[in-house]
Amino acid sequence: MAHTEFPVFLNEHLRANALPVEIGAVLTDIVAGCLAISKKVRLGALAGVLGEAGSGNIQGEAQKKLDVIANDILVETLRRCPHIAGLASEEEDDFVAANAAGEYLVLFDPLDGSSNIDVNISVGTIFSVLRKPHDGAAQSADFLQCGTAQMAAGYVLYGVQTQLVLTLGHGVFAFTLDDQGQFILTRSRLNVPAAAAEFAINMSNYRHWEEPVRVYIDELLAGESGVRGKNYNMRWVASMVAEVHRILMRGGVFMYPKDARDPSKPGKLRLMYEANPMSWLITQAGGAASDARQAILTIQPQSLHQRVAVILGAQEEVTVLADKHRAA
Ligand code: AHM
Ligand code: MG
Repeated sequence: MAHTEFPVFLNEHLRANALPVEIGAVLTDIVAGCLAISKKVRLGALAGVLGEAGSGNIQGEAQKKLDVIANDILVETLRRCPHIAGLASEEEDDFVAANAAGEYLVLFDPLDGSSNIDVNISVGTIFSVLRKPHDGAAQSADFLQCGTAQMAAGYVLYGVQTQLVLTLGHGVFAFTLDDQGQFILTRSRLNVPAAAAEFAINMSNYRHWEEPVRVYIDELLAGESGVRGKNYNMRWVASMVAEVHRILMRGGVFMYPKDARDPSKPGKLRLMYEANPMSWLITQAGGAASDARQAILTIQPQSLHQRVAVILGAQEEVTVLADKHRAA
């Protein structure tokens, strides 16, 4: 059952936000690309899309076939949009120039959580839209804008249901894909409660974390008898889209902290494709997002594929962990 008497379609929601038509067209094309990806994800082996691609991306990660397919779909769909000047993708070495007259830049992780593709667990596409800061052809430096400058951000979760979660800077809205291929508004103004009793972290990295993170997690695990005085549940899907979606639906905190496995990688997640759009969604829903030292949205990006530590979700938890880093 829809949450209103009359279904609200995505295009009606965009119109109701009095968006410039250009950004409406950009979002419509992003969603069209995600629908095409969704069809491939749904068919899996039947579409021959499972397994390794046999290639690696610039960040040295092995690509799945579906990483490459999803990236190609988005690049091909979006570079035709007259309002997009350039694209940046987790799977591309450098930015991709589109239409010099376009007013916007689109950044995306085409298939987040790709270790889950072959085992039929939720994956998603994450996107972020920035305004091109000058006239003429896009340049690499144009993409290096703080998260606070985002014009739109969201994700499509290819899960039990396919859902689009979107912010345009006035709250967070969730849409569910119907059987006619339309996204219908199903949740409005999502809210992340300030307190949490559920955390998400890859515990297998415990020995690699910095001391404040180990202490914080020890306190959560101690439950009622520890300093936090309550029991915590834990989840780890290994798809950031699914973890953020759970937090937007029922609260909690998600962490991919800095660790000592590889000194060249301060955190696993990427600032421009994952951390910024997800941080904007979470803060628009009343939560917090930090790299443990500063608000993620205020980090000045230095490079397109920059990695960052990520702690996001319930305000109280993000504050407790940030305080421990400050005190260390
Ligand atoms: P990906 O974009 O290559 O899929 O990597 C990002 C994913 C996130 O979705 C998830 O939070 C994390 O990597 C899982 O990492 P791990 O393999 O350590 O569990
Ligand atoms: Mg990713």
